[in-house]
Amino acid sequence: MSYIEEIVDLVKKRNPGEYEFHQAVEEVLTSLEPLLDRHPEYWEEKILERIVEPERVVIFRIPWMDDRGEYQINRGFRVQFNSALGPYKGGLRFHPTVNLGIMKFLAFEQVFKNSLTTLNMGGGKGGSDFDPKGKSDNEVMRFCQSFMTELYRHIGPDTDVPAGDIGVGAREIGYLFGQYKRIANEFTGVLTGKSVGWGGSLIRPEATGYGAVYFAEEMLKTRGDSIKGKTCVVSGSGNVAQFTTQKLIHMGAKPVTLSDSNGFIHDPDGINEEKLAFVMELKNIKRGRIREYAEKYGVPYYEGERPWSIACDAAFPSATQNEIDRDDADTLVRNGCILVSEGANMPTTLEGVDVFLNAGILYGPAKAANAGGVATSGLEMSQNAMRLSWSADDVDRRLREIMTAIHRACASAAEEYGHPGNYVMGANIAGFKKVAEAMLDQGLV
Ligand code: NDP
Ligand code: 2IT
Repeated sequence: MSYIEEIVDLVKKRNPGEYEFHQAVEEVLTSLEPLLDRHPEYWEEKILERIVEPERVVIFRIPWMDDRGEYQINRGFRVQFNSALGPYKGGLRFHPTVNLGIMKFLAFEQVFKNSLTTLNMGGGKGGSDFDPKGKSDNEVMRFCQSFMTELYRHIGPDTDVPAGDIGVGAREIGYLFGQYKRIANEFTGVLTGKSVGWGGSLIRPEATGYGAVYFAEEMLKTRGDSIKGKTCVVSGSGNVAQFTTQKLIHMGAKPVTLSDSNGFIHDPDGINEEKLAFVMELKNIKRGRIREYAEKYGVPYYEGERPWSIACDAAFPSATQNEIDRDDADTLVRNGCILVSEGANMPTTLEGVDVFLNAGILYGPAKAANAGGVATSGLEMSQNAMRLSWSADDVDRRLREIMTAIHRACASAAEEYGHPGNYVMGANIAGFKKVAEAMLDQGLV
């Protein structure tokens, strides 16, 4: 057994049942062999053993009362994985599937993603198994207040700065911020993704989706190609899917699908600005189902299916983890897909990733392709610290520069370590190296 296999094995044994965490660790560590060959100090000083262990995990009870006056109890998490590069930074997810393994996979990914952003942020993630679906605004508010009543003692603008993720958008960030401010008696940049009227950054809502398309464009440039005119399949219909779709439209591509956990719609004419506005209202305000798009525009809706069977040039998975398995990846490649840019975190299984790499398509893994969201959160933190706000053009320009820099870092690491064009190797090596060097500098941490 190789050293890396031993560590992966150890992680599986020490963290039983945390399958998503095992998968994320395996994906990162198996990329690192050529790096470790050149840096014996990493294994001599047990960097791998240290880096797979979160610095701190907090698990807490969230009692709240529903509209009928009934007691409800949820579980809250904050995984503070690594602070070598800066304060812990990463989103909060509210979804019934949330458990410790999912929180740890997301926090672990976040460490290397944040390292790639060129900014100084450590990695963390949190959330709850609370299901916001079907809850009233008042219920969501009471839940958020109870969640923050415990979380506030673990976070701070120089300690840990949460943001949104699945089920946590502007509404939830508002309620969470309000409660933090009451308890701490401080108006400070303790959360990102705030509304622009009270400390949020322009372009933060757009940033993850826009960034995923910018990353796609950078990958295509290496083959003298561009996203213009490409038929694109998008999954999800939340924050990341909406702004991926918007940027695709702006750049002259043709997005043809959107989905939610019930099914997907296929609009062969392409989703345009007007139809996207309908989706935004449907999802962000009415909180309805994507099926209603099919009813309104008379296009097919596929109940219980994902959109990967639709022929496309490019795919933008933007819903959730493991939404593309080996068969889906095979289908995409067989139907002519030449690019995958991951807006969601770990949307492709390890077997699916192998299919993309073996086919030699442009495959942008999540920690690189969706880093624009957290990068713009980093820009929000800078603006908060300076107590000023940058214009939308300014933030968008910085976002684009950051995505270009991330692409360059991944491409050159892949090249330098003998796997040109392999963005998985590139992202993992470049992301890991910066964290490992910081840990070495900081002594036994
Ligand atoms: P939202 O809550 O806004 O939207 C999530 C979308 O994905 C919804 O359409 C939802 O459908 C669908 N979805 C969620 N869970 C599942 C599931 N188990 N099966 C099928 N569909 C599902 O979240 P975001 O758009 O913010 O997040 C989407 C992905 O992007 C996640 O993987 C997240 O971690 C990642 N990400 C988000 C960033 C951000 O800035 N927001 C940054 C980087 C990555 P339904 O409404 O039916 O639940
Ligand atoms: O997965 C992610 O990078 C996010 N959900 C965004 C995190 C952030 O702090 O903006």
